[in-house]
Amino acid sequence: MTVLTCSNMRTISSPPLPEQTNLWNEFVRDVREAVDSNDGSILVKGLPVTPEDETLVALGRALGPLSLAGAHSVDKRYAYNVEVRSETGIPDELGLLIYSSTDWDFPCHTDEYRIEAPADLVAMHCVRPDECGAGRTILYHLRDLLMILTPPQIDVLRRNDFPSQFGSTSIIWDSEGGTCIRYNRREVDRFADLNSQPLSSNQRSVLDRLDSILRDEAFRSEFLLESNDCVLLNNRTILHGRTKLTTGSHRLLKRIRLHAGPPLHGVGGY
Ligand SMILES: O=C(O)CCC(=O)C(=O)O
Ligand SMILES: [Fe+2]
Repeated sequence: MTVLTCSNMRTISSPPLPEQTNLWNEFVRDVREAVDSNDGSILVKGLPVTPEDETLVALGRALGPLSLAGAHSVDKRYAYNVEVRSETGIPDELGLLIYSSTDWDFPCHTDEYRIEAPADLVAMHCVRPDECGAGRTILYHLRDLLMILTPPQIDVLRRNDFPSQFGSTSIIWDSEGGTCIRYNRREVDRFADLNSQPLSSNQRSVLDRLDSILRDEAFRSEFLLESNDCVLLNNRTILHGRTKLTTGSHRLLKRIRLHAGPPLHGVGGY
């Protein structure tokens, strides 16, 4: 197993198999340490892809309790298939388009914005990359956002008055473990409609500014996931997205989400 830092991203190559108990436990510790550090992410190269996702699920289970709720209802398994499902994508149970089922670019977001206690760890394991090398993974660190946003903009995002499925929420907040973010612009707008809780013009302009920062290539890291690559992220400090796929792409990722035990820290809490 090699641990190295390449293009700003901590990487582990040739991880052990779960049967190699001592090496596996050391690997799990390294992964946990990386996602709970200032890096907030790690790329594991050469994690075997198997038909039942055993290795990914074993890694997830070693990091915290995996629940089926982490997978979308169309796939009652621990690992959810992220793939293009039709030309215009498919809707979820609320009728909201599942963006990952389209070949469109997917702006930076955190997963599970809409629910009260989002998973703090997200892993995406690449089974098959896009055939033309499209669909680059984008990561954006909350630490960089906090440096670019102005204090009054951050104050707006800290207010507990953004719409979600469970009521109002803050987008940025401080916990005992540091500063955290939850954000998905499409879901904010969707629940503003569904809850009849329109955004104020001030909120809208701060979110527009946030979106334009997230689109700026200066601070984000971008890389292509190859077969058997698995990226693991702290969903409280790292926003993720992907660039557009080739039309009709056969790219396939397996995604798991979980509540790490103990919970991951926010910025400044490591
Ligand atoms: O397709 C990707 O690379 C990202 C998918 C994603 O962010 C998601 O399913 O939440
Ligand atoms: Fe996501």
